[in-house]
Amino acid sequence: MRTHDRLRIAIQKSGRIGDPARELLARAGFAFRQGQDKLFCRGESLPFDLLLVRDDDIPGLIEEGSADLGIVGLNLVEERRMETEPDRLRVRMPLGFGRCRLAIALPDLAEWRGPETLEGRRIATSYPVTLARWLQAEKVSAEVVQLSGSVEIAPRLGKADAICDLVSTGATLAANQLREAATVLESEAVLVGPEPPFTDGRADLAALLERRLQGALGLRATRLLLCQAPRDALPAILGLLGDAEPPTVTRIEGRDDAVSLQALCRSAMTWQRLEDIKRAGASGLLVLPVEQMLA
Ligand code: PRT
Ligand code: ZN
Repeated sequence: MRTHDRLRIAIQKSGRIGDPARELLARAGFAFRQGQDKLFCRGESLPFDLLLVRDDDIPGLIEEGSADLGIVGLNLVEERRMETEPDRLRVRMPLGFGRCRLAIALPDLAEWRGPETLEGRRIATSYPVTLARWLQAEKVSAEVVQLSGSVEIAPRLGKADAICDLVSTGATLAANQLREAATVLESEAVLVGPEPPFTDGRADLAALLERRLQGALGLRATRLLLCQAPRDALPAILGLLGDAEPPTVTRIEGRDDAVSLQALCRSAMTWQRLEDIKRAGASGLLVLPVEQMLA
């Protein structure tokens, strides 16, 4: 039995979820020392360790207790959750990267009249449980052909009439003369843990991790905006800063008609937005990244 004074987080060794997950953990202030076997990394200053594995193994490792928490695509969590009764996994927090969708796609020339088009057809997928649930909800009876990879070539090989696979840009579908017809599941990386959640010392550690991750995710787009503006332009400018914390407005020495403004903006500060703020009367606009924040 492991003690409960450290938390073990399973993440993908490398790939679309693992690389950004390590980056996020680093931004949240976690540092790890890689072990000899390249499978286990010990937390340097905080009681959090990493287990580096194939993403497909993460839900199972959490269910069996070999890992406490995991960072993995919702697609894999859902596939596993639908398979096991009762639910043994809990999605604790969406992480905003690794976005994709599990989608039905058909050969370019095939007709699509909605889900009923799939009645009696063969659909190739690596997500048989999620697909079967969707078909059931759509009241369609079709044959699910389970493949572990290269799903997109199944129609050309005559193994299936349609596919159900992950799509992000759509380039893979296009390269295989397939077109997207329906979305089965929207996915992104999530922090996942066991169901029911911890009641021992790990509950506090998990809460600490979540607070740190929230902080790091929140800071990603956060910018500090500094500018000057005529006092009477203030209402128009504040109207453009709906995502900002209540801004600080200070007077400028020797000028009664103008103020200096400082605002912490939570969403992307695009050029378009900056131009709108300038047009509303602001001048000397400065946008600064925010490195750390302690509310
Ligand atoms: O070795 P391991 O098993 O850990 O790696 P893996 O090959 O399974 O993982 P990886 O890194 O490819 O994917 C891990 C996770 O990334 C998935 O479970 C999803 O949660 C997420 N993700 C996000 C994606 C995609 N986007 C994605 N586009 N996973 C796979 N794809 C594939 C898709 O299967 C298709 O082949 O990319 C192709 C389509 O991409 P587009 O951009 O051409 O549409
Ligand atoms: Zn995988």
